[in-house]
Amino acid sequence: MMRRYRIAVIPGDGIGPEVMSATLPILEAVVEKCGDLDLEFVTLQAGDRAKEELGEALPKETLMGVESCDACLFAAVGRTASEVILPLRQRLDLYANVRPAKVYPNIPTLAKGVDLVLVRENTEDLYRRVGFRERDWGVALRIITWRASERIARYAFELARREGRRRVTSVHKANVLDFTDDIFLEACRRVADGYPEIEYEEMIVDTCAMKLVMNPEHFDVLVTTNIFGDILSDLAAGLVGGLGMTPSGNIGESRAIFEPVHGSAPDIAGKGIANPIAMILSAKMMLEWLGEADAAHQVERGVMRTLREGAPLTPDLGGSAKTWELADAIRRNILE
Ligand code: GGG
Repeated sequence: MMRRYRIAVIPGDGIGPEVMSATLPILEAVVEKCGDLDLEFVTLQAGDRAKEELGEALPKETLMGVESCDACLFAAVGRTASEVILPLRQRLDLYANVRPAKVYPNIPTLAKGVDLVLVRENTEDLYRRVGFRERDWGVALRIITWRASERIARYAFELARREGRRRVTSVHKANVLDFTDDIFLEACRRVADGYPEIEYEEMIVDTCAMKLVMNPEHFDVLVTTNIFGDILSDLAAGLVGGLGMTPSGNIGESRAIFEPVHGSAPDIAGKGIANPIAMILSAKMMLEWLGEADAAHQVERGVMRTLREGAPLTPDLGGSAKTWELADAIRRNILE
């Protein structure tokens, strides 16, 4: 029986449209290969360009479009990130931001055996943007609740159990930010008690940053608050070849948006040299979340085979290939 999904597609700004155009043909190749899968793409506007053209960075039609689809692929937006991706995450209650960082074959990396998943709380902390600004000073509230802490901890432990991972590290700054991080830690401890087969440890965020650089293989699943997760996931990307290699999923109870960890990279936008792998692996995460394990596996296998064969690499990975050359090599490997 044919399985059909409507996928909201938000190309956004900067390199966003370039990595999205490279990724959709790969999904079409997977559809062709599977034979019993159908993906309908619904393109929606959001970001800096949408604001210029329509007066709003996140038009109501886009929000409704995302809500009406089965899943969403989001590339990147520019200066309007706080008007687009943060409201999308909060309004749709996409509470878990799942950011894997893994070493792929033939990619120049700082670290060798890294295969970790960072689970970032995605709805509160400073990203709730509660505060105010006066002319030369400002205040922002770091909001941390038991409810959000407990459910992100549970998400991390469930992910660890599902993926057969051995350790969860809870990352905090409770030695100084005790008003907030004591709550986060207490919730993590309470959840950890229900998963005796998974090792649980706690680490102060600054120690974690150092240890990620010096001994990254130590880490398996990290769970942390929104801002620490944002920063540490770029650090983790730096270990495995950079932001062009790290996908993510913003996941809620029944909705999800998949986006590369990178931003709109205005410095290279329009040159056709952006690394499409983070976007392609985000599409793989989307297929997994939709329950299409075989299709997801085909995407990852295509990436693996292409890299093992000595793929044409984009400049961020030390090569001189264009976005389309790398993406097309992956597409052809999927179809083979
Ligand atoms: N550092 C990579 C980058 O620019 N990512 C886009 C971004 O910051 N998005 C907002 C977020 O993830 O909270």
